[in-house]
Amino acid sequence: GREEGVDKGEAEDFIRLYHAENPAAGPAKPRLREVFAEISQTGTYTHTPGELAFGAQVAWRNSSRCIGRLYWKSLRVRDRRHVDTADGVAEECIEHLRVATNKGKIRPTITVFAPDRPGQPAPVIWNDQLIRYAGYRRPDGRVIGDPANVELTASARRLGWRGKGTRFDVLPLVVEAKGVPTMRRLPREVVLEVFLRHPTLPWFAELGLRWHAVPVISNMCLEIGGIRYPCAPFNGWYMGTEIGARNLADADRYDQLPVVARGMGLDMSHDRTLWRDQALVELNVAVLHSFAEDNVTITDHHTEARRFMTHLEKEERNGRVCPADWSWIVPPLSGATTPVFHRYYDDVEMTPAFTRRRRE
Ligand code: HEM
Ligand code: NRG
Repeated sequence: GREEGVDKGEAEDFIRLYHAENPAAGPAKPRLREVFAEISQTGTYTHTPGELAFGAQVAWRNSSRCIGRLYWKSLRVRDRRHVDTADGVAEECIEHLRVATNKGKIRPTITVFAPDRPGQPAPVIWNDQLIRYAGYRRPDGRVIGDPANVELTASARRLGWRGKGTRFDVLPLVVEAKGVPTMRRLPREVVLEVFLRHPTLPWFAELGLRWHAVPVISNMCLEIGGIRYPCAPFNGWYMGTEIGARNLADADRYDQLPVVARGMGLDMSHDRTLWRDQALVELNVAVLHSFAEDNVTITDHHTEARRFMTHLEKEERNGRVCPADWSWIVPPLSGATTPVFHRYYDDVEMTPAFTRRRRE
């Protein structure tokens, strides 16, 4: 937790932004006087529910690595600032999964827990996302499951968790409050998963690949007007390439391109046969096809890139800079076939923002 109080300049910038974009909230002046007085007395201040919701939405709008920002205004904000215990956080995370998943019709949602206060650190979630697959390192160095989660898996096991040992064991939540980590299993019914199959390759389903429906990022800090909310898990829906071109394809993740290429009977004797590229396309077809057939919200990179261009135009029309990071916005598959490839962007830091939480 931060020992120093909230910076009055940061608070002022945010309150002015809120009133400028929300004329119905009236003039900023009286609210600013209130905020300054509270900071002088307590070292921090309390956002109104309106300020919190707007702050979270603008943090999304300012996320320069996110291609999905067209719908930033539709983010649902669950105000759970009164929750600061490990059990309370775990319980509300489970409810977040339930309402955000919505049986497949995914709702972009954020749950905001207690902020850092002077001398009173906020709870934190150790999982990078609420749903993560275990990674078990074997004695020969190879990993069963997701190599990205080997460390978290080891932490969960130290806290007494035992997984089945499959490639897709859902890890428990680990929530730390007042310095004490607590483990909590996710009920099966809040973890919607999609089993992958391919529209024309019948053997594909036998590979036993799957992925969870909802990405809920839980390791970033929401910063609004000088206040830090280190525990504020949020989700949208997946773009297919995140699963098909990275999670299942990267050599240091599930590394499935050789497996898919073998199934397709491709000539893998040289790089120049482009067997990886051909396998990559079919893996991505399988992801999009399976989610769509199961009525789970997902988007493809062509559609999402077009939407992002619309978002850029809209932001410009509203007289705002839209910060963007080319290396994250361009999809990891067929980059130059999408419009977002063919231009450059301003990447300026703006607040409110989602920032990377420093590792303890
Ligand atoms: C990053 C898509 C919703 C905040 C990304 C990335 C994609 C994406 C493809 C890059 C991820 C990567 O390469 O690993 C989408 C889509 C959404 C959505 C399709 C559907 C609605 C949201 C929401 C928020 C958000 C609701 C926050 C309220 C972010 C942030 C990053 C990001 C902060 C950067 C993460 C990091 O630095 O690791 N998004 N997003 N996105 N998105 Fe979105
Ligand atoms: N690539 C990560 C998720 C990062 C954020 N992506 C989103 N966010 N779609 C993965 O799990 O593959 N979101 O809030 O929807």
